Amino acid sequence: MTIVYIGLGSNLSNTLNGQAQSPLQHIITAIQSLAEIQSTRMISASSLYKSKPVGPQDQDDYINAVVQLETELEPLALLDSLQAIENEHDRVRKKHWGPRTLDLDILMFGDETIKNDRLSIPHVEMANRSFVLVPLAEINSSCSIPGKGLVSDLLLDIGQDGMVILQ
Ligand code: A4P
Ligand code: MG
Repeated sequence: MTIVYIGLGSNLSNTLNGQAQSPLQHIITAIQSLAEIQSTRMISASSLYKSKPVGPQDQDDYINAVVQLETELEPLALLDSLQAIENEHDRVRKKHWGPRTLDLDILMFGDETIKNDRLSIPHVEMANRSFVLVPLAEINSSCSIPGKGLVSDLLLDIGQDGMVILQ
């Protein structure tokens, strides 16, 4: 069993099965789907946050959250499960750092450091992003990122950057 952290982000609406899905709805249903991944258990989920886009500014605000899971899956099998959930939300890969209906990133996989064609863990940008660190600190205030240090120390450096808590 490995403790893993997943970052969720959405800033694009679409229509799924005839129903309009806002970014907030994408994140809520994605959290339910994460809880249903095989050989995996949901331990905790952060609040949902509204955040300003990092990267290109000509896109809407994001909804972000982080969840903590416990899994028996190997990293690539977990990534396959996350990409299947992204596909259920009709995620279309277009612009790097551009708008998306659902982005699921493996932030940390236990204390492992992984670098291969499909995975970089810890997620390369996570230590610079308040939309990751704020929800992560909410669910684990003493969290430490392999090679980067304590989340609480990183947050002192980069600040909360206008994150608004939603629920
Ligand atoms: N991949 C490598 N490492 C990982 C990992 N740790 N977890 C690979 C998940 N996937 C990982 O992903 C491309 C490939 O990354 C995958 O096929 C997988 O093998 P992608 O999601 O299609 O590509 P992307 O959109 O170009 O990159 P990425 O990393 O998802 O984008 P970012 O860096 O997450 O940026 N602003 C706010 N406020 N909130 C946001 O959530 N998100 C982005 C997206 C930009 N600005 C944002 C937000
Ligand atoms: Mg991604």
